[in-house]
Amino acid sequence: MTKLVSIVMGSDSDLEVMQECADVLKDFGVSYEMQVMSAHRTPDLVAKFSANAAQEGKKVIIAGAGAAAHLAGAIAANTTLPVIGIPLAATALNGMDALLATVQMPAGVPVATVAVGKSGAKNAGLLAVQILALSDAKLVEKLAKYKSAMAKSCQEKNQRLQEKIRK
Ligand code: RP5
Repeated sequence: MTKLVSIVMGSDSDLEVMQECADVLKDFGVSYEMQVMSAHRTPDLVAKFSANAAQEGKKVIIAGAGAAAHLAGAIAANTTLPVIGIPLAATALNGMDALLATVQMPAGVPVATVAVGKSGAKNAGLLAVQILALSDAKLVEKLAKYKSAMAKSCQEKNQRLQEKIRK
């Protein structure tokens, strides 16, 4: 059966960061697939994948790449599906190269670009869940629970801080 979210990355060296994204989807019970493909090393494969993704039933594509990161943009060029781009720190420029390459898309070809690295990968997973939640009430409920757990954890941190500074 077709997975709702497709996670693609430029190399297997990106996997450690991209796993954050997969973990979020798993926690929310959203089906996903993961693949390595490269805008530069396998351009034909990327074009074919993106051109077929919508009719295969995929709903969101998440693409992470480092260096001159053209993967998300190359996919967005060939699909009407929402594409989320994760810039990765893979070179001496620490992700600044990938950030600019991913975020600076020309008008007409959007890539929803998240932060560089693990925070971005996690947020990409959450953003995909939020997109799917537009037509899935159960996901809306899970997102609400996620947000209240996060708020609770933040309040607990504040409480611990107050106890510490009172001593
Ligand atoms: C990018 O080049 C990949 O996304 C990766 O972040 C970076 C380095 O790739 P490898 O040389 O480790 O395969 O295309």
